Amino acid sequence: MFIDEVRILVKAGNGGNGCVAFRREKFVPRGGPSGGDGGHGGDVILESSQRHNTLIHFRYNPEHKAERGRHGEGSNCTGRAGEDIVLKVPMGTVVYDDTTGEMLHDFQTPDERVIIAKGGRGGRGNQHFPTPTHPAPREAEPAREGDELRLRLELKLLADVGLVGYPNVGKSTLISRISAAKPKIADYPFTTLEPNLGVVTVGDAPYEESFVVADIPGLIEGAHLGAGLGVQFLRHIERTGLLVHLVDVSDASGRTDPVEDFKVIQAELASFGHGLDEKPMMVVATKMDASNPEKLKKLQAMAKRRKLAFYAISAVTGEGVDTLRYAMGERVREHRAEMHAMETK
Ligand SMILES: Nc1nc2c(ncn2[C@@H]2O[C@H](COP(=O)(O)OP(=O)(O)OP(=O)(O)O)[C@@H](O)[C@H]2O)c(=O)[nH]1
Ligand SMILES: [Mg+2]
Repeated sequence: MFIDEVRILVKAGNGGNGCVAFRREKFVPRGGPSGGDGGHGGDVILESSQRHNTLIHFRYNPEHKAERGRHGEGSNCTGRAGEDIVLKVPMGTVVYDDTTGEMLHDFQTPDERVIIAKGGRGGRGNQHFPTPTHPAPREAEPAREGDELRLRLELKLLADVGLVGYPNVGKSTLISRISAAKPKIADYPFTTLEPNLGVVTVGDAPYEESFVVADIPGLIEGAHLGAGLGVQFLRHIERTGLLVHLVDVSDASGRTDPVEDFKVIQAELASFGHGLDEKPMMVVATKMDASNPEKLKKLQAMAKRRKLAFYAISAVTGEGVDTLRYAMGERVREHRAEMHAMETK
């Protein structure tokens, strides 16, 4: 199952109370205050991990509490601090305060650690409070409570390439051809209900490289208004460096004009915003084994006019699939190099 959003409750540990105590020693009449401090409560920490790629482990486990600090004790003993807890999240997780909607953190790199809920401070014991006029204070500080937060975790898949297009154009078939992903494929629209990720490898060991392709549910006109499955899944391809726009050039689509198909999807991408319609894009004519030559020609001419790279494939015969795979790999490599150059600047 693909879990891309969970709500959890996190509660940091309360601090321990400060203690009120007085020294009681043989031969020391009326010893001074000796109440120790309470320990601090444990923090709740979120950490990004490369070993996790979903949020499923939170689904059955929505509450996470860190340990409380122990109360201070006599003889100036500080209470033990509560243990922190560390919750692992996949890279690409964005954390929101579910009560206010505020974005708290966006995990972009592995092994980032963020204290998301701070443990309560321990109260100070009465050892800190004597003054010349008040040498035997009977007051100690109470503990502070640990933060308690309702969080919404949202996973944006960190795919390199996003497949977009109308339903039924062959997006899932393509990802099943070029990666080990086994999505559902069927001859009706909206077969894909949740994004599928596939890892695609190019080149031979030891020079092989891999990248992640996201197959998302198909779009239709008005998707940005909620038609079909809507545009909710587009956020998974917001961070890709390349969109591959699949257009069916057979007559199976039931639509007459592939250029119109292209424009409709393009307009949905633009309505979604986040620069999706400005990303590098390849146009791919699909179902070449059953292509309508007129449609193919028209689509190809459009790609040329718009200076978009154009490929034609058949997932059935395999025609053009390798060429496309390598072209994607090439473009991903360029994109990674650009990102790297920006980071090291
Ligand atoms: N003839 C032919 N049929 C294809 C080709 N690729 C996919 N199909 C068929 O087209 C239909 C839809 O394929 P999918 O891969 O499920 O399409 P999709 O774009 O993922 O569809 P949604 O998930 O609904 O958006 C299936 O019946 C496939 O077998 C192809 O190259 N040639
Ligand atoms: Mg599909």
